[in-house]
Amino acid sequence: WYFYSKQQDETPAWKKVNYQNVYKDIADLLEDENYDDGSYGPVFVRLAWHASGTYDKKTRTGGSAGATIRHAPESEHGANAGLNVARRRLEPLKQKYRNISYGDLYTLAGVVGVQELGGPTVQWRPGRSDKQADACTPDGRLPDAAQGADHVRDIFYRMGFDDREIAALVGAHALGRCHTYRSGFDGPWNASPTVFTNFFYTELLENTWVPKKWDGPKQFVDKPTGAFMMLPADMAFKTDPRFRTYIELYARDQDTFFNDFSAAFAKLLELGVKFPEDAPTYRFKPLD
Ligand code: ZEM
Repeated sequence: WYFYSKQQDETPAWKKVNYQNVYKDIADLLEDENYDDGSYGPVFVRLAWHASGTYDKKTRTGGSAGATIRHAPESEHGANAGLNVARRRLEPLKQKYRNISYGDLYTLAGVVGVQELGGPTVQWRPGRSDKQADACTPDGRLPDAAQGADHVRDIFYRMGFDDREIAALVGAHALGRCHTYRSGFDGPWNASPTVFTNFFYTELLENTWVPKKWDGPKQFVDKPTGAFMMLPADMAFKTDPRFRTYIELYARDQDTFFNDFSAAFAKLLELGVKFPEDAPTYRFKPLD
């Protein structure tokens, strides 16, 4: 049996996956006219972010490496409400590509979401290995939308980001919307929630934002139409002078936003991950 076991395939699982094919298959899952604004892209981006944004640089815990977001209690944390929808949508690909880890699948889905909705290309590496429920992070590591700049800084500094990177990352709020049945908040940030743009910044600066009159949690709506929204935490980027510098920069310079977002998002998806030394870096071409 000794000689027999020596002949077993020793190729690590992550090397047996064709990630270009996975990219294509995730892209094929994006469109669905009956879901939200017609695309799963925004919720895939949010899944990748919440899978990664639990990282704590001091204790070196959390992050996307273990994909603990799929286990209770982390899956049940209030901040993760609704992300089961994204995980369920991706599950057939985990079955199809048995050797892909959930951590790689969820982060790659975030890359696909950004790129296929017209955003910048984002570098990505495979090789995360999944962990069990005992590695779940405690509740409270993701930002609370009801709070302001101090809280936002506490949360993102803990991950290892600076003000410029934080301001770039929050530009993802060009995508998607808030759902009352998930977060309690309501509405999209702009008129094209399935296109990756710098509109988070332009809308934030150009509109007059007033508190929404409703029974729900405090949020803001644009004054003329009431069609678009901002979270209290979003508003902090306009009122905080150091954040505001970058908001103004990204509002007037979409290329700089795309470059900064691409770098910060790639960094986010790699927080706390120990990649195999021979893991290649991919920069996937967006599909036509
Ligand atoms: Zn979000 N985000 N986020 N975010 N986010 C929501 C939706 C989306 C905050 C937040 O509380 C919320 C980042 C940062 C921060 C996306 C991406 C990224 C929602 C609405 C809330 C409440 C959820 C719902 O009801 O479905 C706060 C406080 C943040 C920090 C200040 C970062 C960083 C992101 C990625 C890089 C995306 C794409 C959505 C839209 C999801 C969807 O389903 O449409």
